[in-house]
Amino acid sequence: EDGYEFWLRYRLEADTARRNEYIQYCGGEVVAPESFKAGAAYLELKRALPAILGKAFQANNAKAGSIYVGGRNAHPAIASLVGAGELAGVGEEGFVLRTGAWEGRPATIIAANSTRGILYGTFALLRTLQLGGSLQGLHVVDAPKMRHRFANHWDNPVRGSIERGYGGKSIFDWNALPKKVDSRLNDWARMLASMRLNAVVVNNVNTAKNGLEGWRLLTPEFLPKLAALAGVLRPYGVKLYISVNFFSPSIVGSLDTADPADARVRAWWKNKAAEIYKVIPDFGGFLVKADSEGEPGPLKYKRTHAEGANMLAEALAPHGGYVYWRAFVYNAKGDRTPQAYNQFKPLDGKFAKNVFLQVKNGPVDFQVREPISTLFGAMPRTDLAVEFQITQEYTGQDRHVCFLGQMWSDVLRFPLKGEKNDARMWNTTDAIAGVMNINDSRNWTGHLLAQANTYAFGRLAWNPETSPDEIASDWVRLTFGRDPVVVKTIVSILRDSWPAYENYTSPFGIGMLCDRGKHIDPAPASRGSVHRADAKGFGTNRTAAKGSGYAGQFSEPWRSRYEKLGTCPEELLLFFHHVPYTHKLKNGTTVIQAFYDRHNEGVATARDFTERWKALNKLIDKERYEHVRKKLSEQAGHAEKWRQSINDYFEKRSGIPDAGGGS
Ligand code: BDP
Repeated sequence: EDGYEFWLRYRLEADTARRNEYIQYCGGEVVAPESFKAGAAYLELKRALPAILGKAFQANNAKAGSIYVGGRNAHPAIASLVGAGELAGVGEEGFVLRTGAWEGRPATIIAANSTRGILYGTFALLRTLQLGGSLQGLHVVDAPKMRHRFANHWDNPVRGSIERGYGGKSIFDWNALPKKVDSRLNDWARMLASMRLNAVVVNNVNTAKNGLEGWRLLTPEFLPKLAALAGVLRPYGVKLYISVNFFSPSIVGSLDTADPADARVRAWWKNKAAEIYKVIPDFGGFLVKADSEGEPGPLKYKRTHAEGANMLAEALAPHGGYVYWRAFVYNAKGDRTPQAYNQFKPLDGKFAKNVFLQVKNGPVDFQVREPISTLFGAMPRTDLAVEFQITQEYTGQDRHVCFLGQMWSDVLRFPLKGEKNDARMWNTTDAIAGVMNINDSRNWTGHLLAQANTYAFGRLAWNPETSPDEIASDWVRLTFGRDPVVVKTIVSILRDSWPAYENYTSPFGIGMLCDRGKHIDPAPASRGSVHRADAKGFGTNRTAAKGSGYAGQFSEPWRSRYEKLGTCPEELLLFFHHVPYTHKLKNGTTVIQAFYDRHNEGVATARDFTERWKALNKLIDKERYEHVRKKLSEQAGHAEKWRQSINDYFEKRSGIPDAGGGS
């Protein structure tokens, strides 16, 4: 057990009664159109069913029930058990998964309107079996809430390194492609499909910064390599996208400009798009980081972001491709939080139809806690994509367990117009992207428990209303088995891990107190512009009245709530306000004492994780037990380092000692 299989571990169902039930319902034939039998879903069934059903399972077992797969026309069993309206209702990617009786025998139906829907229905059936769920009366009708569901890899093609990658190098061996396609890539594609992701960007958004060479993916040398990757992804219903450099016409091509208003530049992109679609007919499109952190963009030519994006959109449109244009744009001089809104809000309605504006969940940069980006809800005439970071750049990397399911759920379910209104943040987007934490380490993520984040992202992308606790519990049962002590212990660690990390690093929304390079160690002294600590108080004033104005960009009720100290949620107090150290919180404690307390509490919880884990000795395999044990013990030590550094620093700045005196 080394974690390589992800949550796709197919093990014998230990409960004999349950196993017999499975054989009754789906131990027989797979009745499906020939095209299905050549596809990925069939392969997955062939891999999983014998493993879960065991020896008693025989294909074509005369007494066992069959699995019927396809649309309503594929087989009378499907037409009889699935209503036309029901199937139409699940759209292009959804599915109906149900059991019933056909010709006097139990039967399982996987019905959908597309190959992708069938694939998702198949993975849904397998998940039910892996979790030991009953097949009696099973009737799932499911469809995605978001149309475009992306994995964004930040891998650097030439160097094999990963921007903010931890635990290993890139899984893409561009030198070996297209001749040699590592079998690992097929498992990667399976994993993406099992999460029901339907699109992937394979390279870093930084394509030229500091000598990076991601821009090369547009050169003729790389097109066959991309085509090979698309070939791996295609059977799994995943579209290939790449990040491109806005100056490609002059870096890849030989023009002396990249001005979107120049006819030669437009022609260059059109030709390039045609060249790509010739070898990859179902190519997805481009992700672009422009005029941001050294990546070039249209502003150099005094053109807007919309003009830049639309030029690329025009080149891709005839082929059905999309542009994802990132809104992570800021000028390092002032407070960055209001800047994206100021730049992009005036462009609402100016983007071409096949452009999505890709917005990070918050205005800073994937912090452990931030308010949501004010662009959500503010761009009604623009398609938005929300970008989360699965790789834990600011949340412990591959050294700390920090399960982000709850944070993402809070963002997606954020009531934009207040709790009494049904509008949720996710209603404003039809696309979602997660910056991947996948690398070439044997367990894919470095820290095995970080796979829970990969998994949670997929579940929430499909349905943002899914409960994070349910996701955590499913992930644990799929990954470690169903022993109740195992499930309870690991779920409790996952659930407490985000609050713990927030406590010992950055409570009350104070923000980035980490070092400027790797973003893993505490470095409060170098972050004066973040915490704004002086002799009297700390926190950043982002009010409309007296601060940088971020609060003022929200619509009501949030604008007023964040603006006023008395109504600002305490978890974001220091994000929006500069307060005296002695400011009293609702429970009567001073904010500085509460700040120390939370660091102390965070460390205590991190230490407790190592204790909780001990209960699993012998309940799970040694290899994974030891791996996580070591990680948790390192985490406890590092949490202590954070506590000491931060509390010491603020004791000195404020002159107020920690009365709780953490140990
Ligand atoms: C920050 C990372 C940086 C990325 C940048 C981005 O520190 O490595 O390139 O965001 O999203 O989180 O473009």
